[in-house]
Amino acid sequence: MIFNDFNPQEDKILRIIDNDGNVLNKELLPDLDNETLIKAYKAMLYTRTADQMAVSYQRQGRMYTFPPNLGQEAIHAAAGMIIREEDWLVPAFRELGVMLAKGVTMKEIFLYYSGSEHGSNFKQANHVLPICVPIGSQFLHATGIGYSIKYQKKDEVVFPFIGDGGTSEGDFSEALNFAGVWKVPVIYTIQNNQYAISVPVKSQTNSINLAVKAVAFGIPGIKVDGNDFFAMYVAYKEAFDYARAGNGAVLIEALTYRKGAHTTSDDPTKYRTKEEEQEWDKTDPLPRMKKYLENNGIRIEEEEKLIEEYKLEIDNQFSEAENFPPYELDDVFGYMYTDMPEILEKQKADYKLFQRWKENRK
Ligand SMILES: Cc1ncc(C[n+]2csc(CCOP(=O)(O)OP(=O)(O)O)c2C)c(N)n1
Ligand SMILES: [Mg+2]
Repeated sequence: MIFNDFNPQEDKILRIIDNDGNVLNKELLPDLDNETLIKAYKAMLYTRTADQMAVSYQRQGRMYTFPPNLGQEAIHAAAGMIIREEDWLVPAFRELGVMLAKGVTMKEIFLYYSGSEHGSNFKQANHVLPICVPIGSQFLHATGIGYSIKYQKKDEVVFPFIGDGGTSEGDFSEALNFAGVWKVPVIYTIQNNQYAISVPVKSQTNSINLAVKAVAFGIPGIKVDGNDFFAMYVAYKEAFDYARAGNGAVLIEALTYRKGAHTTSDDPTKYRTKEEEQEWDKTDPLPRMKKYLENNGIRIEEEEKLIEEYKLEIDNQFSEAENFPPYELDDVFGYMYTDMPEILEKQKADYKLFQRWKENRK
């Protein structure tokens, strides 16, 4: 078992290729055909293109906010290849590539970050929870879903995500504690991008790493190079087989680097150095995988043209989101309960009064 070979208590890290795409660990290299490898690379390329376009729309004042995924695409592509239609994605807010793999559309993502409730109503994606901004709370939801899967004896696996900062929340420990007790089929991923807004990970914990926290909950934990697609794929594959076979939960720490800002309202030059950014640039998951492909004679045909096609398609989706009718007041209040409680009825009535007052003021 790979979890035994990479003991987080010894701060071991699972890594399969180096920054130049050379294979470090031949026995662990997954047996994937060329077509699958190209598909994985293209998934990362699409995510990166969509992500950069989202930042650009926000900068043009056409969307409220956006949390960039730049640099974290290998984690998403690997999870996206393992997660099945019936499995559950429980995201935080920086999992764009996994959401796309599950069938969420860029139009829905754009609607969400334009403040529309319709951005959480995924039309084609099965078993995807809405984007979750209250840090850590999604881990509790994931444990609950895992418990229900086990109770109903279903063949489904849950994929929740959290950031390094999120591991300091009580919800993180509560969720993992019961994951251990109940042996739920859940693969918990920490995307350790080394910052929680401006707070570096060394201010979050005195633990040797984040994966080691699994030991206290009695579940396997593994630290993985999150910028190495192959390492992430192997970790997910093993965790998936383990969870699906009824053994219980797994904690994966994916060590990565948030190359962009926290969100479009943040300025990382205030709290990190150019030198640090340049050092981590060398580990960027896209060129790294591309070098592997080139080393092995696998070519991505006409990449520039491909990016142009992606941009056109993404821009069409943005236009659709931009021209989407504004959502109704009912949508704001209507989704939570079958029968609206009195307190929400009152809030809704108050808001209607406020709207009328605003109209009259014009
Ligand atoms: C409960 C809660 N507290 C504070 C915030 C404000 N907040 C939003 S993102 C963030 C940092 C999250 O960092 P991390 O968990 O490392 O995820 P990352 O943004 O790096 O992906 C904070 C403190 C929040 N959304 N929810
Ligand atoms: Mg973080």
